[in-house]
Amino acid sequence: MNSNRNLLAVTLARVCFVCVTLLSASNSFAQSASPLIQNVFGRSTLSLNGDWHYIVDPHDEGKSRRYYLNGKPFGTRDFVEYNFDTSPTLHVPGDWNFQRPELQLYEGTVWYQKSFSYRSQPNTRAFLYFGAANYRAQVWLNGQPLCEHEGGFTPFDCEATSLLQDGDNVVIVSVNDTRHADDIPALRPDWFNYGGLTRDVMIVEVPRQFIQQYSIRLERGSTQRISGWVRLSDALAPQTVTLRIPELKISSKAISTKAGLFSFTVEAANLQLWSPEKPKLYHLEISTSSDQISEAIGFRTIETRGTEILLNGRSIFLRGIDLHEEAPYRSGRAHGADDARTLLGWARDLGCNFVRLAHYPHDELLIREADRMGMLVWSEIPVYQGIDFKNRQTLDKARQLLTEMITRDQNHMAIILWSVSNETPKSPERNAFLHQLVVTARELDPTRLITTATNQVSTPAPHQKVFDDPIIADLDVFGVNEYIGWYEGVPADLDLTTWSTPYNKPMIVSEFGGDARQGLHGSVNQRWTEEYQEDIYKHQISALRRIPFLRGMSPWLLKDFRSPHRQLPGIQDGYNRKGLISESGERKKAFYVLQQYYRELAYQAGESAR
Ligand code: GCB
Repeated sequence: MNSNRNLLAVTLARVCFVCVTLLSASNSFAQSASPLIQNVFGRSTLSLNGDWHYIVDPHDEGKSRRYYLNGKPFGTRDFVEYNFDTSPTLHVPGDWNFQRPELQLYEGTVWYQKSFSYRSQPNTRAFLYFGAANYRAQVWLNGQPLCEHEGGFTPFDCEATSLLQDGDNVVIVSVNDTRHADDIPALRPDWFNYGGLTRDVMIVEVPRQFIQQYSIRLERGSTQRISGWVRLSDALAPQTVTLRIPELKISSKAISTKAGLFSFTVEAANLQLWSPEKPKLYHLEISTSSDQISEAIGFRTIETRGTEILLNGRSIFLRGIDLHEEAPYRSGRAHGADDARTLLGWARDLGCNFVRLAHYPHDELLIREADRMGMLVWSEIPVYQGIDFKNRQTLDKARQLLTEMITRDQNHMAIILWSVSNETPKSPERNAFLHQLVVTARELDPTRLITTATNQVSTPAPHQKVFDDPIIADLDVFGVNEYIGWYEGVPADLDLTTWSTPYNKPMIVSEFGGDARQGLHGSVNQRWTEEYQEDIYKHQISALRRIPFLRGMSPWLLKDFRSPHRQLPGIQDGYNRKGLISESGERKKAFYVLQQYYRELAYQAGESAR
């Protein structure tokens, strides 16, 4: 057993820093969320998905009216003028906007209530877990405040052991999705602000002292040494922790420290590496005398060398597409394994080995599907345009989201890139802010590549693009968003454009494209037609072929998505139309142009197109 103590100490210090930040930021609520329990899908759980009663609260008076007490208006002398039991219901998981027509454009507070029956088990702790609540959530259990959380795309859990009753219980959650200048994202993202309990809600049961978090991966630079750490929930007496990977005949024991930590390194001969072509997952078990958790886990390396990205030591070109978390075939936020399979299946049909998840962490079930399917992933936090970079609290929030994203997903090998932002204008404050995020990401996870998508470029002469954003100095790989032929010039300008950078690093063109209404046809010079979009793709592809430091691309984007910015009647009707697939699943002409290119690239790489 070797130790990884420094990394471990930094990681835990960071997690605690976030707890303190949250605690001091909350005034009305005493309890912030508990440290995140990883891999809730591997736990004994009671699903609270399903119908929840709700009350809309546009004036934010539910607290003064004490909705959290779940009052009863009849049969007592109490004055109560609400009644969850006879209020309408919303399905959870799901945004409120597309379940009730009157809530489509509502932004504000909605109160959710669910009754459920529970029976406690001896020596068992119970946590209420929320996959995501957009944007601020406050939780009461049986009339008592339980916890609160900020951030619409990352999970949180709250210890409920002492508040749960045998028999009937009531959980009430107020969710508020009002946008603020100092939030993340800030005021005007180019996507629909779906509000509500948008991912799974459950009670997670664990033993008194349990395995809270772990990080298991190949050691940097090695293809057969697995190392990592395990953190137990409490620092009780030292415990023996066992790590097993039966298929590799690995069984390794160690004693946890007083702080409930355990770190190790084991040799793994004959390891079959995870890759898009062969997404091999091993069954991993971690156990203590009181707890056990298992995980399907892959092992791979990811690094850069000059302008190359190396997966398992071999240079790879990322054939990608951008993806919003928009439901296929229906309106609303996507969630769950079925949506994930459809969206990733479309990406695979396109010939992708890579998806960029814009612009926030997506459902963990999609990441798990990517692990199984062999789809490489870029995962990002919503530090998106318009962020208040001078605000220290906004930086704390960004760090919190980054920590939650990495904590949740660090054992999913599909993810190769953590992105700390998208399209932020350079300034000393912005540079310092992003630098802090890069530092945090590296401390939390030294094994993945750190990136960001920038649109900051110098143009010393017409058609000359120089990628010299100073933030690139901090990154392993830089993403560039460019819209030549759409927001800038015409598609033929791409034939004249030259691309350079002072940095010796791999570049991904993380966005390009243009709007097309599916089914609208015309000449290549007619904006909004499929032909115009197709022409952009043709010129883009031939331009991108000429960039030697280009190591991947993810055009904007797989599917049309709702955005309040996009109001052109008859064309956009509230949708950003840069998708290669319409909201109802029809492919546009540009889909096939990209598919053909990706087939060619796959063939050159010696892979069969999938
Ligand atoms: C961008 C943004 C993306 C927008 C896209 C567009 O640069 O990163 O969020 O949706 O452009 O369609 O304008």
